[in-house]
Amino acid sequence: MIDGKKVLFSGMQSTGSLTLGNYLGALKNWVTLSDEYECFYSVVDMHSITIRQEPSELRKRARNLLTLYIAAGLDPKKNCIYYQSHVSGHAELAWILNCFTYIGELNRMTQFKDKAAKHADNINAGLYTYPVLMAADILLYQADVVPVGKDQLQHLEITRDIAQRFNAIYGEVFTIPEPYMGKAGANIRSLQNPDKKMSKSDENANASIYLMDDPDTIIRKFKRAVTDSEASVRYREEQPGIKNLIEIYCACTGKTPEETEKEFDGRGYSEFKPAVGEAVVSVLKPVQDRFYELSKDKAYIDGIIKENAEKANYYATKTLRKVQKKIGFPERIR
Ligand code: ATP
Ligand code: LTN
Repeated sequence: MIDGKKVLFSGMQSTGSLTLGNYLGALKNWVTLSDEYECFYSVVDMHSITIRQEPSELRKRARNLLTLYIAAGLDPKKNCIYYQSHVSGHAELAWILNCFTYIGELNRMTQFKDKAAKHADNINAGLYTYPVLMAADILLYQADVVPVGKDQLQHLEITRDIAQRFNAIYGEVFTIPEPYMGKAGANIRSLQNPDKKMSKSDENANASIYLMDDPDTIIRKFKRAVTDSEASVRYREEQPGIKNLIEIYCACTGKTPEETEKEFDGRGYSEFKPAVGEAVVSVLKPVQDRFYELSKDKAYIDGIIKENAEKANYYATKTLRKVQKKIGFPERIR
């Protein structure tokens, strides 16, 4: 609890360009939660280097992502928006938690298996202990809730296990976090292969809608989206491509799948696909405009980076000192 409010933590990696999946599954929900909770939204650049990065590109992407958080509607005065690498407590707590995590647990992580298969030439120890750094992110701020997409639930589960294990030995040190899953848009699929989630690291640019795609590109990608030969707009497991498009349409318009089926009853995919595109454009356009506006104001963004890093450091250090004391590290002499 901070000032009588429950604490919320979430983050996104500054790798690749954000997709519609990231927006509907994460960012959009974050905005609605910022009144109810004391929120920490991190640009998790330390997680990003588990995959090889080009330094100038990483720096630029991290800044763009932080700016996008604000452009999407997060008020940086109310929400602590900061770079993970600016708070050394993340790395320090991660080391400690590594010593409370079993190899057998890490071996079960599906994201590790996926990423290891994708980057067979660089299966580094950081990629393997990625979930432990994530646990440190969350536990450092004593977060009560963590909004994540379905793909991150396993990481949240291991975070809870590590925290419970630690508390069982040392007493109630960590708050046990709960996942928070938004209803709509929690699981957006690739436009080219609905069996895969829409991901910013997909090599096929047509598979993902990027947050900064222009309207023509967005409409074109939807027109090319892989569907089926049934030609009816129905929300069914057997039509995963169309089901995905309906979910996107609903997340953007606030309509239900039933209403959407009715709206497009008797109309073919050639009408439905561009309509989904238009709905997406009307959601993304204001975010894009605000992003370009904010990007021009270097001093404003710099001020936010500095102020929020200090705030995050304050809370992180508080937890870290408590943990260090509990495990028996020598006291600091002032
Ligand atoms: P990468 O391809 O680099 O693994 P990603 O696109 O999966 O990246 P992350 O940085 O791992 O994105 O995720 C950021 C947030 O967006 C997480 O909360 C995650 O659950 C959510 N998210 C990512 N992809 C989707 C998706 N397709 N649908 C809904 N939510 C998603
Ligand atoms: N692993 C997450 C990003 C992430 C995160 C976190 C999310 C890192 N630390 C803490 C929630 C809480 C991802 O790939 N989406």
